[in-house]
Amino acid sequence: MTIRKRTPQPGSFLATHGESIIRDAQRELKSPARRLFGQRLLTLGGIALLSGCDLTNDKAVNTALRRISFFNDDVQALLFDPNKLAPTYPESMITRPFPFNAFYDIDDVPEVDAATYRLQVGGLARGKRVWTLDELRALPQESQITRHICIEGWSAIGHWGGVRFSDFLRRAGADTSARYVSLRCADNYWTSIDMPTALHAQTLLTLTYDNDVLPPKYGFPMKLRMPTKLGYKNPKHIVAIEITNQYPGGYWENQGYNWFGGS
Ligand SMILES: Nc1nc2c(c(=O)[nH]1)N[C@H]1C(S)=C(S)[C@@H](COP(=O)(O)O)O[C@H]1N2
Ligand SMILES: [Mo]
Repeated sequence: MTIRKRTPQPGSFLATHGESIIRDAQRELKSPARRLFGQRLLTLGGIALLSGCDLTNDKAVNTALRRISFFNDDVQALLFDPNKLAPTYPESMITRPFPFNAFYDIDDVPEVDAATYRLQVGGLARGKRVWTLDELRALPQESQITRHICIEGWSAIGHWGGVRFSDFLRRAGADTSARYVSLRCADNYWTSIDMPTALHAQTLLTLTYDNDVLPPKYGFPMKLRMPTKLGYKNPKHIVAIEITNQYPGGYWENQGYNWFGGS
């Protein structure tokens, strides 16, 4: 597996998504609750407010995205409103083809065998056990069309389906008073999230992309999709979930990316 150097690609970002990002920002600004120092500053709209930029050029957007890292995790957690939903979009706005990204090239995407796949749940959970893909598919499913924002400077709208993560955690007997959920992947990637985000209504244990089985490049057999978090907090090919009070860090987080990484 080759480690690719990550280079930001600011040029394509606004050209493709500028208009709808600005529309999101305007929607945010219209909400009185979200005026300066409202509950949830760290949406793109909120970032626009904070940074005083109108997100009309690439430099402004990238500066805005970087502002996220100026907040420490505790401040972000305080500002995060677990009941506030990220914007959703009509089917006509789905980005096709949806981009692939990982810390390696597309040729190195891990091949996970559906028949032998097991999702392991451990740590502070009564139901410490493994789940098969069929068991996950048998749980109640829902879907969402949301925007994925990568810190490298691009965003894209995609369509994901699967099990509400809060529902899964309840069925798995997770101690939802614990601080963290750690997520380990088949490609040795890992990340971790705060419990309020794990329980957020749009946090989805994703099994499908655009109504089809999640393809390998987007994380087969399972990724955790969180429209309230940046791309690197959305792990693909998850094989183990651990509920814990010990700070688990993450692949990019341990190299300096902001841990909270979201709104
Ligand atoms: N297992 C795993 N998950 C991962 C990554 C990775 O390298 N490995 N990269 C993250 C980053 S930085 C991004 S932007 C998204 C890209 O997801 P996509 O390929 O579905 O667009 O996956 C995230 N989850
Ligand atoms: Mo990313």
